[in-house]
Amino acid sequence: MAREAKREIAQLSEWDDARIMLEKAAADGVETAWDRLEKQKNHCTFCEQGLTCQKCVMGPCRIVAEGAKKKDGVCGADADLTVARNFGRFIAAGAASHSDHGRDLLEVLAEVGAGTAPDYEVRDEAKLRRICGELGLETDGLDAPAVAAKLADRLYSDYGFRREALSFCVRAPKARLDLWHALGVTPRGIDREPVEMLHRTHMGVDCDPASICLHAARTALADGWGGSMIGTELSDILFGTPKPVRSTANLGVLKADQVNILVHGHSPVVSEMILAAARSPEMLAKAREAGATGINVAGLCCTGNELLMRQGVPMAGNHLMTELSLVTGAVEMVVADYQCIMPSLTTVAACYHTQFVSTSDKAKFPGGLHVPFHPSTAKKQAMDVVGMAVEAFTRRDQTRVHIPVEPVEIMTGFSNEAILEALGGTLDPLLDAVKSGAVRGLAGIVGCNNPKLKHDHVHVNLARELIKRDVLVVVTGCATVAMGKAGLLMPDAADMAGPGLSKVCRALNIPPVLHVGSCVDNSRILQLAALVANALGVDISQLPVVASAPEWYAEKAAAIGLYAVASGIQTHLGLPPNILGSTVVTELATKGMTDLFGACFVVESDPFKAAELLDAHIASRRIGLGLYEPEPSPAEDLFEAVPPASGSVETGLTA
Ligand code: MSK
Repeated sequence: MAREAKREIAQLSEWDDARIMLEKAAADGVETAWDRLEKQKNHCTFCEQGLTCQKCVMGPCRIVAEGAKKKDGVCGADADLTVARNFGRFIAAGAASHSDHGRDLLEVLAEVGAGTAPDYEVRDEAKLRRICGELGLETDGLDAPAVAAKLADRLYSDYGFRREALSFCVRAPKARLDLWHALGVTPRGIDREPVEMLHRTHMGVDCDPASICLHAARTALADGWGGSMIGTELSDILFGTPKPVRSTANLGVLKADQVNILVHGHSPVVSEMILAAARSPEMLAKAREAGATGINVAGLCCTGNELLMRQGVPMAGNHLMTELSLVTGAVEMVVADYQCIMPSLTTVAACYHTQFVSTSDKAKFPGGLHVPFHPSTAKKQAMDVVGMAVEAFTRRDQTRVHIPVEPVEIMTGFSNEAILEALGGTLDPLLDAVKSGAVRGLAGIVGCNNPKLKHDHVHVNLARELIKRDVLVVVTGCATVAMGKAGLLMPDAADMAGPGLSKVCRALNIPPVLHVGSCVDNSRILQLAALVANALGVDISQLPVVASAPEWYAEKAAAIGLYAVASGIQTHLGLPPNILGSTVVTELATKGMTDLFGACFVVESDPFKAAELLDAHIASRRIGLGLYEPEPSPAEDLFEAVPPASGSVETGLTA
């Protein structure tokens, strides 16, 4: 097979900051993900199609699906079974990652309840009590720590093996719950479903590809309505529920005259402490002594999203910008927790004066400094780490510093509670806008970057196309920085939206693309979809709601996509998972799941074609609900004024 052609730097990213840093990386002798992708080409076609099996030592086996050269594994597993087993384990790994992240928040909540984590507190007590009420937990007469302990105890049981359905399933529409029950996919235990997947896919257990795929859906649902939802809700309780706030994004957020600390990973448990330490008078004085004018904390990936949403901390970049941020030569320290942290970062850091610090005992990085964070001593550890960053500033070589662009402004902080507040306290204006066609539908654009695709190209063009069609976009994860750089996270991006959406955005002073959080915060989208479905008295699959992971790469992103589909949301992927070697699994993913869940996957790497496919799905759902498909400029006066809170739709999002 001919080798795939090497792309020029201009073809690698949508953005100047990335392209300029790619040039500098080449000059500085720094290898990046794009360089390594080139070295990996062409990829093994067996692996790409999911047709390799390494689950026992009778192999490894390479499977040929059919024809004269048909070849099964040594155990007899054919292409369909092999692909299903591989896909099932892929999903289990993604679900486990989100869910273990959620568990870390749960452990902090439990320690707050027990009084053993003095550096943490309940910052949103109203939400704590509201969620307890939602789950049927009595809290009268209990103080906040006692309520925290009670909620932690309840949610710990969701991780176990003794429940018939996870606690937050109460949020799903009844029709969806009935469907899950009928299909045997109601998520029971957050840890149980991935463990069962590992068992099922051991040699000689589940040999039915469709059965494995159904359990993959159950495993993903345990993530979306379990581990991820717990991660989101407990982060809000512990660190505050996000409200709209302005910030900035791109590599221009780094400051030439300050100590720059980048927080990277996913958990706010560490990054919130680093931020607090960086803002302390003691550390600011130390920075001034070292010759800096201050300490600048900026975010990468999803721990950045957590700080951005709640604290307005600027975002330096998304997944493919992590290496390039260090190439600026202006970063004193990367403080990492876990997930999506390229192992290469310690090597890139060593090319400059950058100190790489890992903080989780489950994520150690040879070549970096490991400082284990524990809830009982987090503040002291954060002060020590920030102190080291200040010392690193004295070693910075200013002649190697290049901060390539000016930052762009963004608006963030749209938790469901904040969206409801922007709507005047009730979902009614949103429902009316959907009914009239001013907002034709809702699209969640989520997920990562993948160097196989032009960086951020699919993200931003898909979003532009959807808002033009009056589809309100909500965004999470690494898609966020892409939207911000494209100017889509500011209210004046309403100029780029269709007439109906534009009018709604202007009336509410919101952007047409709303940032709702990190990877785990896709659970906010599930909750919002469920609220709208419940308010309309329909199932989620009947709504004009779609999802997309345009540039995904991670197991976690596949789990997100699958729980979206199993929740009834048609989901676009910019690249296929490694399933194309099986007709059964591919047909199930792209067609058959519609019969089961009312939604399936759509794969398309061209953002313009993807927008058409998602638009067609939205139109079909609008017609199915008997909703108006608008002429230009619908519902002229709908959003002249936001109505006062009436509480006419029960959302459960207010105390
Ligand atoms: S960090 S999973 S690259 S969104 Fe959540 Fe970004 Fe994807 Fe990681």
